[in-house]
Amino acid sequence: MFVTFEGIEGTGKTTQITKLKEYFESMGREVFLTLEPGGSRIGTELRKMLLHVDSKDITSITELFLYLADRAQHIAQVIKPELEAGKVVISDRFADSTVCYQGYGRGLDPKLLHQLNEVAVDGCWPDLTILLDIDVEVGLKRAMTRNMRDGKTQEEGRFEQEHLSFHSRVREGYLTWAALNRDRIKVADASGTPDEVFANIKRLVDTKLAG
Ligand code: Z5A
Repeated sequence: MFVTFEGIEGTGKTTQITKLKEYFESMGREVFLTLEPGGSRIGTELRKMLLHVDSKDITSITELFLYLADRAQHIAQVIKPELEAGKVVISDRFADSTVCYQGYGRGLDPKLLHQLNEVAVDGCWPDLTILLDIDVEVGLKRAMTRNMRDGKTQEEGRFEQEHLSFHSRVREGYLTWAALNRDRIKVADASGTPDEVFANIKRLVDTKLAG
């Protein structure tokens, strides 16, 4: 099973992925956690370029192709082999991030981005995508609190410097895209406590496993 998590910054993806891993393991399943950008060896280099504050002169098209390159490498060298080894693969962000950030956020055509994603994912679409949805200001505040607590440096802060309006377009884009892909993308309210949010996710996963 291939599961991806999506959402704006600070929705709690990392927190919930840890809980879902434990849930699958309690069922005796082996789980492989990964992320985008940066899930492969080459992707680690691309991540530095994509997220560093010094990359603020990157063009939207360059950014797009770097995310697609990261994904193509991630699929071929990491995700497909781990799925073929029988593991549950959970990725923190995947193809929908490109549609929502580079498409709805930056203004590139979401349909074209979906076609480019088709090339990058090479037939390997997630079985289930959980979209964690939260008010933009609440999400950004959570991310800022986490950064201060963990002493996160500015090295990965390029998206945090975007205006609130950018993050709002991304959030609305995610909800639109989820409505267009109802079979795969399930929306979970991320505003409750971590345990409350996970209870919703568990329901969505159980429904998928039963179906
Ligand atoms: N991007 C793109 O543009 N195009 C693409 O194709 C792809 C990505 C793949 C990657 O950032 C950036 O790349 C991303 C989109 C872009 N930028 N943005 N924005 P990243 O990987 O560095 O970061 P992120 O994916 O945005 O995640 P995040 O900020 O690390 O947040 P999170 O994983 O969703 O949340 P968290 O770390 O689990 O929680 C954040 C804090 O909130 C933390 O202190 C938690 O303890 C706390 N938290 C978590 N849950 C709760 C609840 N329920 N209540 C209260 N507090 C909570």
